[in-house]
Amino acid sequence: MKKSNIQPVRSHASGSRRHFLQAAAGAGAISLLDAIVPVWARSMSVLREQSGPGDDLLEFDLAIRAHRMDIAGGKGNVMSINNTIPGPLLEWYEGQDVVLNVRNEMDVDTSIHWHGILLPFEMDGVPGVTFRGIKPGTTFQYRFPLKQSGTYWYHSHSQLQEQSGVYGALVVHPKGPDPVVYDRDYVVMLSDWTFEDPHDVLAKLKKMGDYYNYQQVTVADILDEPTSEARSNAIRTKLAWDRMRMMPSDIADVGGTTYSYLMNGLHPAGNWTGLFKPGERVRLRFINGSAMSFFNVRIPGLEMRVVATDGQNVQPVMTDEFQIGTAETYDVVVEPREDRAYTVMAESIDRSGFAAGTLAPRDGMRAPIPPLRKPPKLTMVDMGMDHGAMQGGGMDHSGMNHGDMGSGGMDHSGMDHSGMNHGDMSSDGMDHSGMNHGDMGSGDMDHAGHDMGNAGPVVARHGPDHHGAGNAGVADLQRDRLGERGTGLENVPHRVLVYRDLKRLDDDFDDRPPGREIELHLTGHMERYMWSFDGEQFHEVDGPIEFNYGERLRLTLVNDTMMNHPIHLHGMWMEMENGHGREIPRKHTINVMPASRVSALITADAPGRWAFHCHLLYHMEMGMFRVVRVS
Ligand SMILES: [Cu+2]
Repeated sequence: MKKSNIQPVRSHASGSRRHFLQAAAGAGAISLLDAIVPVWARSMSVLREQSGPGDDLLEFDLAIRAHRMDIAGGKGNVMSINNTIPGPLLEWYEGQDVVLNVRNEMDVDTSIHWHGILLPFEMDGVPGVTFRGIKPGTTFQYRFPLKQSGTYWYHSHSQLQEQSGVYGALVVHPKGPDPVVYDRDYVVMLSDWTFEDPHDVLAKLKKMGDYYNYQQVTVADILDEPTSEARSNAIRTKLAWDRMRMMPSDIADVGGTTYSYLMNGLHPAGNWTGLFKPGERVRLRFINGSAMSFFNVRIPGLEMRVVATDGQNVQPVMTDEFQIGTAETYDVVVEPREDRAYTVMAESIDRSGFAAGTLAPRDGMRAPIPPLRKPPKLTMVDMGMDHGAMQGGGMDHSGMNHGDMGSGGMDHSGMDHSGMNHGDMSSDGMDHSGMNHGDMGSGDMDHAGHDMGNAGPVVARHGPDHHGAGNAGVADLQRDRLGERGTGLENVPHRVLVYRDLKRLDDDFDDRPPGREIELHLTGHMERYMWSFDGEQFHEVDGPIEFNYGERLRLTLVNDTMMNHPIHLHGMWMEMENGHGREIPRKHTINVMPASRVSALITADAPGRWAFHCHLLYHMEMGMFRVVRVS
């Protein structure tokens, strides 16, 4: 077996059947830390003896507690696992049985879900779906065999506890040789922390969906415009967006106004550090364990070889930056050759804040932190609008659905398009200045300078059923956006990973063609903060989505909204149809870009009831959740 040195990890003593998770002794740097973070997440190299895979059973004790603790430079009311945030790094071995005794020491119910792990559904840890939850003062024993390897994580699936700190990383080492070669191994867990009570955060969102979005266009922005013409254009644009009840900057529901972004439990000043010797190959296991945040990850000065996503090996891809959706994981290998520090930069998708740490040859070093880039804006592509449809004579507005704009009717005759200046809605580098919709209908539209950038092709249009009142602003055009860069990265001057780059490494593929297709629409109403599938919140649906045991099927996800939604299926892989035949990658969480259409092949080989939901915590809580039953 390959000797791993994820640093520092050892949560168990060799020879013992029971592996207590305890802090390593001798961590002399603790006093330097302003947060109580797990030993493994500190910059110290505390290598400890590893018990090999000789044990046929690994047993762990986890205790979930509510308490006050130092976090993100302050004192917060947290819920933690074994008194740390993130919880202990669990290291497992493919082929073994694991036993986890999870004790609830709080006065509310809790649970732990093993995200991405294939297991009997009773062990999946979703209250109300797979078990009753863990009552206060009781212990639930999870037990399951490990049939896979890779980078995963675990978290509470109860209420909003994930936001309070109930999450941790887990790594399953492969039974055979690891196809990924590396000298050092670090988990880099990204998360978001707020000192507010998560229930207050949700209450504010319900009152006003863009409560935390301070990047929306303000009067001051408008007054900043250089000319009076530009000012009146800006005002018209803002009015148009207001009428559509979306902000052009509405990229993230919750951002840096309340969040501190953490890397392995440390905010940027805490400077999580991974040590290396120049020339070593360093494996970084990025896990997005946030409640609501996407991150743009880069390490200035180092290129990254992407070797796995969602725990599954992929054919290596070189890149300079990737966007990681909530609950996704990416493993990369970097080879720092210089005797200097490198910043691991994880900028929130809306550029309202960042998590950052350091790769360095020695502790205490730091490289410059790159400034936050300009906040991105939603584009007409995100809205499901199509400039292409405007070409050649008359304007075609069928690309837009203004169903939510007035009384809810579809009356386009009352619409005033003069307020829309597409130039203001585009992202950097997209020049729409040649477009002035005020001229629409006069037949002299100037399309010069029009460039949709790298927008993927339109593959379908929305049908007449707009999924009722729970769905606002339906994107009419559905694009294949798997070849597109993540929101806001369209024009950065270096390589950016896209879903189309991902190909599985192994040859393990179910060659049966899908026997049927299930189409689900991702729907929502930002202003009322209602989120749903096919316009129905979870409490409104009358039964599960039925998969037939053993069948091969295609699940098609259509995002009717203007937001990214990271969609997670428990218990089974989604093989994302990104155009690579038998090499399509396995994912447990697929980010569905705004106004896009994505499909996945699924082999329904896991009987039971499984959760299926958006992994943005407050979206899930507000109804973007279903149960899949395999029988
Ligand atoms: Cu969502």
